[in-house]
Amino acid sequence: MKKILSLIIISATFFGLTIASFFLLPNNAKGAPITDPSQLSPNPTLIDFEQFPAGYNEPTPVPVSNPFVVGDLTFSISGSLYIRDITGYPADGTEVSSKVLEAWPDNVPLSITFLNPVAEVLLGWWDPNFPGNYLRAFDTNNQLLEQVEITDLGPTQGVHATWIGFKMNSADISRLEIVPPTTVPPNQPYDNYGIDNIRYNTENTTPVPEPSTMLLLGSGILGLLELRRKFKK
Ligand SMILES: [Ca+2]
Ligand SMILES: [Ca+2]
Repeated sequence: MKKILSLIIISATFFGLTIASFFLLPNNAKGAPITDPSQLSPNPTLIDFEQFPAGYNEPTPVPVSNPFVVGDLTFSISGSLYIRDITGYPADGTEVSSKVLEAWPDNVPLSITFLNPVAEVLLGWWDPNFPGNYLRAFDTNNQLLEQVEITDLGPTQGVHATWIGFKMNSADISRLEIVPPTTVPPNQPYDNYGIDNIRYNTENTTPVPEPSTMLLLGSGILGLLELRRKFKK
């Protein structure tokens, strides 16, 4: 009788854990923001814009095409896209280097569509200064998968850049949106941005168990051990 009772309790516990996991882990088990190249799986593809001539600050500015295709990536914007040489700015040689892709007007979002959906992507974001800079990831049905706001902000004048991206457990990301703030402090015209060193992998070969999943499993196992101990008494 005791054995049957313990079996019922154990089954109920597992059932409860499964149900709980559905409610407690709606999205974060699928993916998460990343902020460093070391979080990517090995050998990501790199897009660094170095093969293109600069056309932003040149005597006669020359935009690139819109949409702008580089390898498996298609960049598009409601304004224009420029290759900008940031040599001489303090952030040059950090997360961003030499040639970067720049939007015009400066506060217009740009979109990156992947020929094949990716599991991991990271990019260098030049000059995020104010709250409201977002990176958003969408699936092939254009449904929002993940979004992250940049909190690693720096002073204006191109001294600062940061890494931002996403790591999913499967190749779900079809498109990214780079979205600058719609409102900035009154004494500022806008929060300009540039992107560079885009790294991506179609597969995530180093999936990491979510901390919440580990906790759930851990507490479940502890609970079962406690039950066993009680029934042995
Ligand atoms: Ca570059
Ligand atoms: Ca800026």
